[in-house]
Amino acid sequence: MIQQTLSIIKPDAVERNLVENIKEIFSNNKLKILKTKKIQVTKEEASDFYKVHQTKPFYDKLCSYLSSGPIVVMVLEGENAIEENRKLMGATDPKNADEGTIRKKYGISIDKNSVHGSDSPDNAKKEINFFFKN
Ligand code: IDP
Ligand code: MG
Repeated sequence: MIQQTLSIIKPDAVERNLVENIKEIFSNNKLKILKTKKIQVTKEEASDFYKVHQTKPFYDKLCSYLSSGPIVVMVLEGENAIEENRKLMGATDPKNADEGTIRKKYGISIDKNSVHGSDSPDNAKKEINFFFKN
C-alpha cells in the first residue's frame, strides 16, 4: 500500500549538515520526498507535537530539544512508507540500532537521535497535518 509518513531531521543532524545525507537515504530506498521545509518550532509547538509523551519523565527535555534549533520536516511517500521509514531510522536509542540505520550512523544518544518518524497511519496523518496544513 502506498502511504505517506512524516519525517523530521532533528536539530543535532541539521547542525552537523547531515540533511542531504539523510535525504539521500530516503531517496535511495524508494521513499519519495513530497514536501520538505526547514523551520524552527517554539517550545509550545514542540510540546503540542509530542503531547502523546506528556506523562513521560523525558517530556520536558524532549520538547526543549526539538525547539533548540532548526529542523527539516518532510512528507515521505512510498510502499509501506511508515514501516519502511521506521526500519531505515533504526531503534530509538542509537546504541541499540542496527548497522546501516540512520540512528546507528548518525545518532549521538537517545535524546539526540537525529530523526523522527511517524509510527502508525493515524499518527502519520496527524503529524503531516501538524506541519503541512493546506
Ligand atoms: P521514536 O522516536 O523512536 O518513535 P518515542 O518512544 O516515540 O521514540 O520517543 C520520542 C523521542 O523521545 C525519541 O526519539 C527520543 O529522542 C526521546 N526518548 C524516548 N525515550 C526516551 C528515554 O527513555 N529517555 C530520553 N529520551 C527518550
Ligand atoms: Mg515515536
